[in-house]
Amino acid sequence: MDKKWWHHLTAYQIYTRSFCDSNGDGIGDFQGIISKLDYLQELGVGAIWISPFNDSPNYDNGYDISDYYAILKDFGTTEDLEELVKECEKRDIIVMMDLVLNHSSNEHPWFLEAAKDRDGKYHDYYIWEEGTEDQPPQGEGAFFGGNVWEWTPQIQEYYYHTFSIQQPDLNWKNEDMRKDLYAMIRYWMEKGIRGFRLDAIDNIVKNGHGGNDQQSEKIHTYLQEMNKYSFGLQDNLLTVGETGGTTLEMAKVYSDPERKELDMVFQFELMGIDGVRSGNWDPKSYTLHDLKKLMEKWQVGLEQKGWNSLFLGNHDYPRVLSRFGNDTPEYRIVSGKMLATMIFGMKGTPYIYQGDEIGMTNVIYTESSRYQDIESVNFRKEKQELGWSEEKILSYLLRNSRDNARTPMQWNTQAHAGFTTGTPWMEANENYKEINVEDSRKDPASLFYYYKKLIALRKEHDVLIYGNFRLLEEEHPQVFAYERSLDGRKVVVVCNFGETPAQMNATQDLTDGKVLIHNYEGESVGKEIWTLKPYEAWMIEI
Ligand code: ISL
Ligand code: CA
Repeated sequence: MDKKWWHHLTAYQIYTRSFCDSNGDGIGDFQGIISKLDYLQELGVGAIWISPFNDSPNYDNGYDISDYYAILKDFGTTEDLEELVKECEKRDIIVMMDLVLNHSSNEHPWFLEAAKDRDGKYHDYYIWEEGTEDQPPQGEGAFFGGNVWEWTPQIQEYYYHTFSIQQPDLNWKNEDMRKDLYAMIRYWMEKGIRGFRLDAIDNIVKNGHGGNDQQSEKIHTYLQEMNKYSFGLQDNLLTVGETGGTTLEMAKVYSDPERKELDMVFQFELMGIDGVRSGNWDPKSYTLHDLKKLMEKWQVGLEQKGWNSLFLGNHDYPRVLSRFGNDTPEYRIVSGKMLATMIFGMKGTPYIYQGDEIGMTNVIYTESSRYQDIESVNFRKEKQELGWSEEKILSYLLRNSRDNARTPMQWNTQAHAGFTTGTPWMEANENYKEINVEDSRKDPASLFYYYKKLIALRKEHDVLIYGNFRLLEEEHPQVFAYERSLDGRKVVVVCNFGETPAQMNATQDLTDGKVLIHNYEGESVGKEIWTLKPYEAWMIEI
């Protein structure tokens, strides 16, 4: 496998609006990020992926862009961004921009033109279908409620939107549109942006019925073209595609370096394992065995070609700890460490979502009216119309809402968790007095220092980066164990996913092993490792 400069790097995702507010208007901003760069440097991350920062009416918090060249005023100015890039460079951190290329805002000038005039240049920048007002074209449900087709009385046509009605999909069949996007990407490359996360990129090719065509070859043609006219012009960039519908076979193609499409993709099989935000949002049961087999499939599947992105959550999913760990005071830290060990021992690029490194948890609301995310708001309205009880709606939102991940970053015990001196756009989670950065940094046994150590380990140990993956204890109902091996060096990772002790079958002699990291006190390896305490995790080099 060809080595790349970014292989040892850990990325950190910043949801700017909720990260740090520098001027007291209640909204996180670039100067806020700059003020926390020393913190991120101490953690050891090599990249920050920042959520969309272009001008936007914010129906979907910036994922609806109305000007691809302007900076959202809430976040700052172009000068602030340039300063952010420079300050990051000083600390060996690259800035990754979130590019939303599947759709724009319905307030983007292209769309305003397109929706006015069937014969104008910009009409074809979007996707239209004939119909009558009471007879929409055949179409599936849109991601954030309703149908994918929306009526435009002015020109008596329907436009297509994968997500909300405020997010009309761009027509990738139009070459001028594509070239305009590539020019825009080059503009940001010149501003020093070194990485790009491509939002919903596998949605750009449609199947003609209001769905996405996951089979089409076209997507690869477009990605290669984009690479040729933008990313590929520089050899020090990092690209990651958000591909909600990708299979392993497709991910191999996307991330095959020889094909020059993307460096890696986010795949969502794990995110769908419990039914959160998929289908009708009903809970789906799964076993640890299912989870292990899924991870194994991707680890082994991308061993020769391609590259994995490793993540357990992001701004679209509930908090990692509340979802896969145990967020009660007794087990919060230890289970958070266990989950981090599990993911950082794997092959691929880890992404930490802001706040996960201090163990932030889901937010507990007692009224469904508290939710702000467009998806949650639309869900609530739709279910109210269907006659669901408040109690039932609330229970679904508590489990699925994206707002869980979007409460302000908890910096300290001051008002609003130190996120703002003003009125926050969204209240901090009430538990900020127990869970915050300041306390984490005072405590050598905190989750923060554990993450710091894991990030450092990946810089030191090639076996963690390039080693082959082998699942151990496959049938164990409670333990996830695996081995990484490279040129005679081995690392064994053992994680107890349960709240009760677990007994393993001693398949390997680890007594001479060196403990790389362990989430309980005591660093010696002996027979006792085969009896795991609740949520115990080991990473041992042999
Ligand atoms: O399809 C999914 C999983 O199979 C979803 O997670 C999907 O990838 C996701 O909803 C798309 O998300 C991205 O684009 C949206 C935006 O609201 C999200 O915040 C962003 O991450 C529309 O731009
Ligand atoms: Ca602000």
